[in-house]
Amino acid sequence: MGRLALAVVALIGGAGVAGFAPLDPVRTDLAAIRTDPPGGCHVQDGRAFVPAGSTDLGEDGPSRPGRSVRVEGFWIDRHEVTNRQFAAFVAATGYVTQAEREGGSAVFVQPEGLSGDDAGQWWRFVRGASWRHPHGGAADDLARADEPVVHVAYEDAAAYARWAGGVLPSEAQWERAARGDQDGPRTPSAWAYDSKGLPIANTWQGEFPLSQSGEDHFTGLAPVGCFPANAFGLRDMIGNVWEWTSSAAANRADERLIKGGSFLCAFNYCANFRPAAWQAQEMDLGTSHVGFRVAYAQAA
Ligand SMILES: [Ca+2]
Repeated sequence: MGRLALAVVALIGGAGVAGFAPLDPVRTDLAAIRTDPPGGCHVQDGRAFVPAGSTDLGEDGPSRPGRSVRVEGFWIDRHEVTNRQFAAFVAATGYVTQAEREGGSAVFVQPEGLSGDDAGQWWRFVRGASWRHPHGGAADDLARADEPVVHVAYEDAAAYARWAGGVLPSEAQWERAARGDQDGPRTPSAWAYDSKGLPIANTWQGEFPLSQSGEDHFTGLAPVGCFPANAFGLRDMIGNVWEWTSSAAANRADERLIKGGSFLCAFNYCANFRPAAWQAQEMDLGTSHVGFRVAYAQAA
């Protein structure tokens, strides 16, 4: 979403409830989730090693070969940083996110009808929305422990990474990690669907933004670890939430690249469920579909 679109949604305003309820407890039940996917969800904290190698940065298939970039070996979180992990950071440091300081954040709201394709129709600046209350602060709107933290601006993600002893991955590191052992071109759908067409990532099935089938068992965020790990042992590199990287967008000093697509990516919109894709995101803009994970120089 561009700055103009955000300005539009800021003008629209939100329907959220101002103020913040205490975090305690981070909700741990998953009752609101429709069903777990076959095999269930397994949250395994910790880091996985990404061996040194080259990645074809920006590889879009045979017609658009990428730029080969060498990446040294590094470690990276097995899954997106969860609310449980972010809560531990906040408890230890007293950190207050940008969305909390500003009193709201951008939330995706599924529209009932559309006029044109203006993203302002499905993004709202919702007062009270923050990582603690992803939809805007209603009493039952508490962050779920095993879901990825969202409504984090770049500085929030970077602060967590420093606390955790790491950094946000570069675009090349992230892309190398996401590709796993797949070093050749693949169709975009091969990253989010298996050979039978069944979902292997949390994306949007249906016509975005008006309808979705939830074929992947989720119509919004999923707990981390519900979809298969890639060859490096990493989950949800594709889908669930976009992930901040430390790489700047060309000629845009106030933006950083986000990678991997989110639960809002469909074939008719975004379609960025592939390692090569990226979007430039304003550093001071947290939303309900952008999170992050941390890269490290050491195993622990
Ligand atoms: Ca992701």
